[in-house]
Amino acid sequence: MSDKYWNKPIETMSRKQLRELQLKKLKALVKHCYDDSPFYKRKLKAAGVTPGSIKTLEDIQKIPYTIKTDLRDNYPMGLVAVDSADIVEIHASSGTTGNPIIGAYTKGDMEAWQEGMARSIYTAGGRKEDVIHIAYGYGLFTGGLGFHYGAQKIGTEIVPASGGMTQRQIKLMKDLGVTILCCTPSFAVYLAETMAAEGVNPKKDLKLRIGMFGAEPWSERTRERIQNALGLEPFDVYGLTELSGPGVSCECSEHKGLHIWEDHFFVETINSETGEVLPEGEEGELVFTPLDKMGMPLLRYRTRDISVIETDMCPCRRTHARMMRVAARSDDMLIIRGVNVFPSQIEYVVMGFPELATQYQIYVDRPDALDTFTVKVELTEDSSKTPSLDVNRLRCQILSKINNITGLNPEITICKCGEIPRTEGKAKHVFDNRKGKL
Ligand code: DLL
Repeated sequence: MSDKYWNKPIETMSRKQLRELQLKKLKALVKHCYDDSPFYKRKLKAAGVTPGSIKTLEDIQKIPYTIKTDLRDNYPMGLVAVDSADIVEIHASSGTTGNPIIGAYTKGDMEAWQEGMARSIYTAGGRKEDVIHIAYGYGLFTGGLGFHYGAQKIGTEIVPASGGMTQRQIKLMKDLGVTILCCTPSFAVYLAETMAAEGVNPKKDLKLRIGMFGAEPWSERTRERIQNALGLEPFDVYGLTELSGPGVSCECSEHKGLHIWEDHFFVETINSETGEVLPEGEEGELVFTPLDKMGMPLLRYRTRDISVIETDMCPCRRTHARMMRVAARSDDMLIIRGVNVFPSQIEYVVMGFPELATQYQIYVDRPDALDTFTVKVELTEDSSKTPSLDVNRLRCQILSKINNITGLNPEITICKCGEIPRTEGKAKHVFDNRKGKL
């Protein structure tokens, strides 16, 4: 290990060597999928692909894409391709309806994830001597434990703060001399505002030097705001549960995009309308094939995240491709307070209540640092006329169902039949007023 790189031979290997390594791993992965995953055996056979079809990296284009619906339809463990006794950990994120998207990991998958996370923290400048405050949620969400495992591998002192209790978090950061802050960018802004309100001067009272922010889109303006308020260097970290969690890619101190750890992930960009593979440098939807993930392997997973890939040499000398910041998605997934929410999840809850009409609206805003989330529903004509209807009870029931699926507590507004405007064409369900405020 040199001072600058966590794994110099891997991080700086020539692109030719990197592609050879990817091809070797891809061949083994396709064979594993064909031999051990009934789901992929069917899919590959239908496309006329056998393990022998993969002779070059370009041959990956013969394999059909995998989409979120494939995961939902095979919930919970239908995509597992190892003996269930070899699964050692489960994580999950929001699915499009009631079922979460499950990530199932073998010991080897955990080691690859931990390696990617350690490399990401190290690339951002984190060292054994640092004190790392992890304010991503712990539990099924991959944020908290993903950072935890990576920091553990480096040997950094870990403060597993998780979410919530902002004042106590600030006290701990001060008293423990925290040097690295890991959380969503919106929580970082909120922390900075709370510090200002409490009379804490982060530049004087705290020892923060690095911030590792991700799990939701954020802009250059937010980066400047966080940097100025907290006096640390912010780094963008990207990942998703389906691929392992955070640590798929991370910025280096050049801040010229996020290095994708290509020994672990094969990346393509595609036109999200046509599915056509795009040349390097063109904006499109990111498609990843995780090369080391054996428990729940995925081939050509469509992320719906829009970005641009560059492979020219970064001044840091790392050869791994860089993805530009993800600012948009090609589907309707909302990220509210770092939590993935699909309008279809809300619809699923609303449709489960006979007292409610089919109209509903979702309002998201960011008046200050944190997102607000309101769900407006409408009573049916019959229930509007039922004097005995307990609206408060109904509100609590709706809230509890939405909370069960998303973990969030939106404000629930119940209105009378006909109050939500009808449109002739497509109904507009989502009003995301955060645009331009990120
Ligand atoms: O958000 C994993 C993660 C945790 C990444 C902590 C970074 C830090 P999921 O909950 O499965 O996993 O959500 C994945 O979040 O497809 C993107 O749309 C979005 N996302 C994640 N990181 C970024 C980022 C985690 N740096 C979904 N910038 C992804 C923009 C991001 N969007």
